[in-house]
Order: sequence, then C-alpha cells, then structure tokens
Amino acid sequence: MSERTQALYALCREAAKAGRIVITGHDGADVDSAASCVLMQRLLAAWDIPSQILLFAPDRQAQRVMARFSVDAARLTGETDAGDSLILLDHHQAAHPGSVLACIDHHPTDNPPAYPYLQLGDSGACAVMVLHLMEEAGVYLTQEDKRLAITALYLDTIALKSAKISGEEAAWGEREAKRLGLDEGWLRREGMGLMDVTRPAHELAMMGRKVYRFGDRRVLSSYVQTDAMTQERLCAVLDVLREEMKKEQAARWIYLVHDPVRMRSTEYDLMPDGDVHVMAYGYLASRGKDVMPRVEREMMKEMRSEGKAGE
Ligand SMILES: [Mn+2]
Repeated sequence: MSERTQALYALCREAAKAGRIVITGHDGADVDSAASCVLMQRLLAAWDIPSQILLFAPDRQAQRVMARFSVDAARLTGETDAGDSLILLDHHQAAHPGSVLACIDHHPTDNPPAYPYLQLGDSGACAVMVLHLMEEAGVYLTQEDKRLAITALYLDTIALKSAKISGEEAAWGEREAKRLGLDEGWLRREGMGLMDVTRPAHELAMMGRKVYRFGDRRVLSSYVQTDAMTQERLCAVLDVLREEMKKEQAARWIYLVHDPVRMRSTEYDLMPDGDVHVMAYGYLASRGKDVMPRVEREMMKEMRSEGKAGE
C-alpha cells in the first residue's frame, strides 16, 4: 500500500467508527461520477469499511450506461445528513450537508479546498484515478472494474477526443478497451452523445448543468454535444439561459457547444447585462480543464478589483 492510500484508509476507518460514510459525485451525476462512486465503494469494501453511495439527479446517460454494469443509478439517489462523512468524487466543491473526509477529482483549480484527504489529478476521468488508487492499495482489480473505468474515460472525454485527455492516456484507453473486449463502436457513439437539436430549447440549455462557487459568486454552466446546431436553435437556448440566470442569481452562465464531428467547440458566456461573449476553439475544449479554470481566474480578478477578495 502506498503512503497516501494508507492515509486514506486510516481516515476512513476512523470516520466509519463515528458514523456514516457517504460517497457522492457532482449534482446531475454523469457516468464518470457514478462509476467513480462504485469503484470507491469497492475500495472501501476491500478494506472492510461500510459506506453508502448517494447520487444527486443522475442524468439519463448515467442511468442507461450504469444499468449495463448492473448498477441502478436511480435507486442510489438520496440526501446526505449533517453528521455524514463525505467522500467527494469527480468534483471538489461540497454542495450538500456533511463534512468532507476525502476528495478525488480531475477538475483543476487555483483554489484547492482544505480537506483531510485531497487528490486532484489530471486524468481524463475521475474513475480512472480511483481505479489507479485501488491498484495502489493492492486491491485486486476485476475485469468489470477496469471496464467501468474505461467506459467512464470514453464518455467523459467525448470518446477520447476532448482536450482534457492526454494523447498517452487516450492511447492507453483505446488499448484497454480492445483488451477488455468492450464494444468500441458503442463506446464511441455514447461518448460522442450527439444531441437531437429539435428537442425543446430548455432541455438543450440544461444538459450537463453544473453550479460553481467562486468566492461569493455563483457561476452556472451547461453544454450540448451536436453537429447540427443552428442559429435559430442557439438563440432559443440563450433565451432560456437568460431567464434561468435571473432565477439562479448567477453572475455568469457558460454554455458550450461541442461539435465532435468537426472537432471544435464554441463557448457562449452570458453576462448579467444580457451580453454574450463568444469564443471559438479549433478543438474539443474541456469545460473542466480549459474553460472553468479561466472563468475562475476572471471571477476572482473581478472580485478583487471590487475589493471583495477573501470573502
Ligand atoms: Mn468527470
């Protein structure tokens, strides 16, 4: 066992004596969040430490894909209690009651939170980080564990094409998928996840919705993957987002349109005055790695210039 897995083991063992350990992903849990939770629970089970997974509003893809791994994502939903010890996976900003015991995430930040155990990595999927952690802890990995992590890797990186995954990891993912006998055609289709843009504008506007807190500011973000976005549909989406922004009292809403066919992304930043700032990427940009860290810096700068730093 490595030093850090030993530290994690000791923390979890103590916390289990004091109460319930809850493993969670981010709100609107995607496949990577759900898969990370399942693998984390297997690591704790190997350590004989009881835990419970609680997912918050798992998305449709998570429900569909996890069912292939005999996991009913809808049945894992619930709410945490203030007395719970939380293990945050695939996100690092706590959004539910309980005290954070540990956090494993692949979304970089200039302002890492102070948790007893914090592991921020740069893998394309958080589930891959948890898989490697199991390995580090000397836990026997089943084919199913590996399949779950590789599936999460494909689905969290637009089928290994997003800028958030290194060439090296993408090549490894592809090799592993073959070795594990995974259906690559299916992985690619699910990973590209092309959205039908004739769906209601509200649905297009809310895909992958996430809330970020930068100081005292709330920033919301959502995205869609499609090769068929039109000006008319985009305007309808932005209208929905302007309304939602008011409801959410958001300082900004970052909307991304990923086109996995043409390998490019466009970012639409909605400002409080209704303005839209547009940024084009000649590649599939990563919200977690390219976009939000930059927005975080912009928001912090904005707050500092308004004399609100440190709040
Ligand atoms: Mn993820």
